[in-house]
Amino acid sequence: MHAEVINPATEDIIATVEMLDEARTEHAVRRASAAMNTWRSISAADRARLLQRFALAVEADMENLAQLETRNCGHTLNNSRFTLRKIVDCMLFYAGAAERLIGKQIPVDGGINITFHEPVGVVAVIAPWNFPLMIAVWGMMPALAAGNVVILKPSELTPLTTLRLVELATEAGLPDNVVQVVTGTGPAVGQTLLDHSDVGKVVFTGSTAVGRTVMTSAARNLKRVTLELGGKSANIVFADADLKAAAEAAPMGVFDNAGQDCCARSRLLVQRSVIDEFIELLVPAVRSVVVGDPTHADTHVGPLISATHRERVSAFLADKPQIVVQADIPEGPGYWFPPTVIRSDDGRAPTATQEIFGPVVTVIPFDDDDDAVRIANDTTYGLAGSIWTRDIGQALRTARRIEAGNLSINSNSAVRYQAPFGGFKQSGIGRELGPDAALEFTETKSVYISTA
Ligand code: TXE
Repeated sequence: MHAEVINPATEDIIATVEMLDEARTEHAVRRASAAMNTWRSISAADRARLLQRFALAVEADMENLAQLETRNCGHTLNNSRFTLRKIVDCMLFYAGAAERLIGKQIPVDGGINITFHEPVGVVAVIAPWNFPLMIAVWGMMPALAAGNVVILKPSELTPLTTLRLVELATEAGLPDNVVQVVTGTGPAVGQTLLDHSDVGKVVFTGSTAVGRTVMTSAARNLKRVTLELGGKSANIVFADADLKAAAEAAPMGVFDNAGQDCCARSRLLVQRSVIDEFIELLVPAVRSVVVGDPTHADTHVGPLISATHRERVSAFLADKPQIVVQADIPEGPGYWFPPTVIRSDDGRAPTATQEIFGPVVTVIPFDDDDDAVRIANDTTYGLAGSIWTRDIGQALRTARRIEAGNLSINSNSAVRYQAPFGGFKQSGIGRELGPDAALEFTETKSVYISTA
């Protein structure tokens, strides 16, 4: 069976990709298990060198990958190029991690214990369609560095850059089947990976609903899981903040990648005493957002991923919320959706409580810091958020009280590959990225040596 891959900015079919069935997915797991012996027998220094070569192969192919990601996902080309640079940096960072899996020596009665970090085995990385290549790399690289083999399962909507990534792994000299890609649907390919007893760990990024299925399936054979799920992050603007800077940054804090970002700051909490002034600054900032052809240098926001997703996002506006401002969208083909600001004084509008995964933000007033924290935490999610204030004490006190894994102060961007990333509450389990990510793909083994 094959599936058509669509460019969401033009609605053109740009590729057809094979959809594997359960049996072919099982073969991939068998090949991965066999490759484990080869990968484990390579020294840490040589593994690091191979992973560096892999990173450099991606760097050499960066422009092609950026163009491909833009065609398949509708990211602006500016964004795809920026992301590709970060991907290469992230790959180089984790190439080095292969040589930094350092155990401990622990004095004990009668001798000494030493610890080793052993690979978990076969790791499946199940990725969504919003940032296909970046999310694949975040899971894959620390897993490989720790001596695991990896099977990548991209979304059926966005497999193209992941397919190219695996070709580059081979070109860079990684042994056969150390990195594989299995294209297909969640229920066929994804579920087979979840159910297979030879898969030791699953890294899943996607919806909270499927995240629950992943965890339930993994529980059957106690597979390790890392889950990166949804979000409904708050962007909190205190009255003493640089309101102009906060208002100018707020639109792209949620409209970037057409709002299809788990960290999108889709609730804009503004202190009541300055909310009118803030909205006056926000409106022109939203009107200046350019939606359109993602390959144009001036475009800020591309299309949504699919017609189905556009219907889902549109449904949030069906019950006529109070719209403050909307940006323009182009006419003609493409799954466009206008960046939209909504106001909800009680914070109860569906746009204020549910993950929309589109370019929609809801402005909600708050009275004081207790009120801001209460509203920010009044959600089952806990992924990201921002705090805008000139008072660093206020910023840090608030940051400590927000139930979320990734916060930024006077900025709307918190994710850096050098620092841990992940969610509180129903936004996920475990952490990706940061200095310790490779350890998440290991089992700690303790060996006692008698000195008697
Ligand atoms: O995600 P899914 P989709 C949210 C967002 C979006 C919605 C649906 O709200 O509108 O989820 O997006 C695979 N066993 N997020 O459909 O369904 C699937 O094939 C194993 C938020 O893309 O969760 C794909 O590869 N795998 C999120 C991946 O899981 C299964 C990012 C994600 O699919 C499976 C993306 C199964 N039973 C969407 N069913 C974020 N916050 O970052 C599906 N899959």
